[in-house]
Amino acid sequence: MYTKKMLGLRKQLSTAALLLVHFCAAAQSPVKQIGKVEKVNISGQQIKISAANAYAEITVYSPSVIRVRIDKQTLGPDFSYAVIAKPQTTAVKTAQDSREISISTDSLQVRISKDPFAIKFLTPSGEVINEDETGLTTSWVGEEVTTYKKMQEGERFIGLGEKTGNLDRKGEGYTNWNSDVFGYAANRDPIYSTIPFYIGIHHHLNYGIFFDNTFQSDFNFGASNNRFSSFGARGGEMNYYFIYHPQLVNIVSTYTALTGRMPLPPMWSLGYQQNRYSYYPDTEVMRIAETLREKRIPADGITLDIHYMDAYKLFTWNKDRFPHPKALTDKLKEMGFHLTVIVDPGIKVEEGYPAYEDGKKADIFIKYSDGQNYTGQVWPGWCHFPDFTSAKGRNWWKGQIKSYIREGVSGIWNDMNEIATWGQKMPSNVLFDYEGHPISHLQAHNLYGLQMVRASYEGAREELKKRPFLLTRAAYAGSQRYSALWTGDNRAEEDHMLLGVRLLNSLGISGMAFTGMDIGGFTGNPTVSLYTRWMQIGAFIPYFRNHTGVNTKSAEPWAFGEEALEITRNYINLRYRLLPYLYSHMYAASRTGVPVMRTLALDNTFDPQVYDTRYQNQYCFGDAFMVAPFESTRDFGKIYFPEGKWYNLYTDAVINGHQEVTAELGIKTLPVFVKAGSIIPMQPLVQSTTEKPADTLSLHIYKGDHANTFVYYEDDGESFDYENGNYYKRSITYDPAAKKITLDKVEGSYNSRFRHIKILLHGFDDQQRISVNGSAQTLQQTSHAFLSPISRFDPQGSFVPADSCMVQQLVITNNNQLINVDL
Ligand code: NBV
Repeated sequence: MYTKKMLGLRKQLSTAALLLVHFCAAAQSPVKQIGKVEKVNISGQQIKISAANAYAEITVYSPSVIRVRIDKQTLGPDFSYAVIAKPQTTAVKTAQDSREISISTDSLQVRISKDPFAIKFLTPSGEVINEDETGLTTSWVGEEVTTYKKMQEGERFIGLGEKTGNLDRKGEGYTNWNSDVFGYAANRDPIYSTIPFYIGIHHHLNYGIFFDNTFQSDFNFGASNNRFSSFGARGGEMNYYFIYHPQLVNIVSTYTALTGRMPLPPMWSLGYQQNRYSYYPDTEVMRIAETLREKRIPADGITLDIHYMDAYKLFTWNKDRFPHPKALTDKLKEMGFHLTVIVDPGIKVEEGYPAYEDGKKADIFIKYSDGQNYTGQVWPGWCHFPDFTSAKGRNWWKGQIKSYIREGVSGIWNDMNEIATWGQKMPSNVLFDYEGHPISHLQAHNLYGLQMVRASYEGAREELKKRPFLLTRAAYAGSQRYSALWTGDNRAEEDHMLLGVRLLNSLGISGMAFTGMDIGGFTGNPTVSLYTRWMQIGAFIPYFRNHTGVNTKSAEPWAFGEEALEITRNYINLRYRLLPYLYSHMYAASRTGVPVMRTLALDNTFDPQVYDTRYQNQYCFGDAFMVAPFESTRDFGKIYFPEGKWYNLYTDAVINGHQEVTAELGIKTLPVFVKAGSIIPMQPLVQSTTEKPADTLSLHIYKGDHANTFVYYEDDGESFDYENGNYYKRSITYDPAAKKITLDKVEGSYNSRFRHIKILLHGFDDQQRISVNGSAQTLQQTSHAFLSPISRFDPQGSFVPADSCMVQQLVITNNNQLINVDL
């Protein structure tokens, strides 16, 4: 018997239960997981998997590269502007049981668990390199797709391209959305470019992940969580390449085999470049060029910023400021200078302006979904923007770029290509052709810079028929195939100088080997000491350009007083003498992807000290030099010496590795050290790379304990003839155990500029004789200085001699045959 009250309660309860059932049926988790594997198809090197909520393809791309693609239902067309390598035929072993599918190569194993779907990468001997976080794996929130990886004990993360912050990115999160960030703060993210490639390091293992998705992407390396690292994007597929090698350097090399390597740059682009926003008119450009020569400051490049144009209209010259561009470039060339001009993508909407009329007729601008050209505001006013994701758009642009080359311009500097527009909010519904398969701005944004420099490079190369120089601000993975990159509008501040070093180091391990920053700072005015230190560092970075903003003070080397000029000139001189070394390294980078400017983590990956924030700015410049950059305000600094034995560049004092040393710092010299065993080719001083140096190549060899080889490379520095064998290449080996220096037989048909080779032995104090191809020779002992004395440092007014080292030296004839030197 129910009472009336009980009946009422029962009714209320059943209504609540009904509501609950209803609610549960309607509610779906906003997070969609892949779920359980339902169907597996293994065919050759590929595994196709249908899971409860997604479809996946796992492909062995090469023995050390696995590609993973996952989407909610089926996969879209397979297209990438970044990846140029095709999968290699690879021997694999596959197996499957009710719980797991496995596929392995000689280099790694992949295991895919079936319930739920989760991937694990292991070494051939079974150590876990990287694994999905099994609770989270890959999932979607709306269109946003993310893969979660278990955070391994002690895991570090480096790379990800142009990202602020520390060398070790553990605990940080980053976003990729190319942004115009004038005077950015030293911790700003994102900045200008997107390279979704990073390297994970733990337990003496390291791996690389390249997430090839151009939508806005997010990387989490343990920011606000201690469970996972993750990478994801606001749209598109989960599409990543997993790379494993025991050595980090091979990961960089493999990543650049996937996305391409920089073309060998023209030699002049490795010389010093003078810049400001802006040098005009032409007489001012000539004044700068003449002053550089008068003051004997070696230099190769001058750059024109936006004021060379008529009212900022692209592909025009301001006739008052630059009435005869070709006469100017001719005159500059006679003096050994190459001219680079800036280009922005915005084409002013103005009746009668040829580029606008022509672009409109050719129909090459990006459009709204209703077909109307997108109009955004930038320097010239309201503009349309070329669509570089269509062959039609690129060809149109190439034609325009050629007009600069015909005026004698040698370099194209691509700015504002994020795309930057006033308001910084380009609408999402703008469409891009994407080779005939239109995509929205959301997917195209991060690609714009890459495709712009592609078109600029191709146009310049076709017309110049020699190697052009290209520079870009925005980029996506793969931009290294066309252009050098600089880090945009930094500030004239001490921490920006050091941040710049880290940005370039990170870019280097992310495939961009040719990089630079505004030396001296773009916004604000550097102090004398900051300018001096920055220029010293500039001599040891790939692209050495001094640049400053529109309202700042003059920033040429002579603008900071006599003392700064002498120090600065000393380092520019050193840079020019080092060009054979640098050029050989740039050649190596163009072949292997291994950058000349490299974080210490490249060779000392498992040494925790190199990630210490006190030492993280130290870097190597090629395999011989270690640079320890410090704020110019410091009197003392701690330097970490990694494994090996090191020589002080200026004095030859020897420092053993695996120790921290407190060094006295002065503005006269930048702390630079040479690794024992190094081989460094140098040339006599020239004022520009177009000047023929005197005919003796100096070969500095530093006594060490381990054999070392340097691949020396030389060619005409400007043409593509090297592609047909017109180069001079030889391996130079120093083998302390065999007591030998060997210069291998020369490869290639180019005749070296140097008829003699001077061998300079550092640290071989007891050595009095050597034999060259069996004939005994007496060494000459002499003192050698890498820098000139600075005149005004002595309070008494006399010259202070520069630091110097004692070397044993001998000049031999440079022939193309094998040269054997017995020590
Ligand atoms: O073209 C002017 C500047 C240029 O000097 C700078 O290097 C770029 O990063 N450009 C940005 C346009 C905006 C400057 C405020």
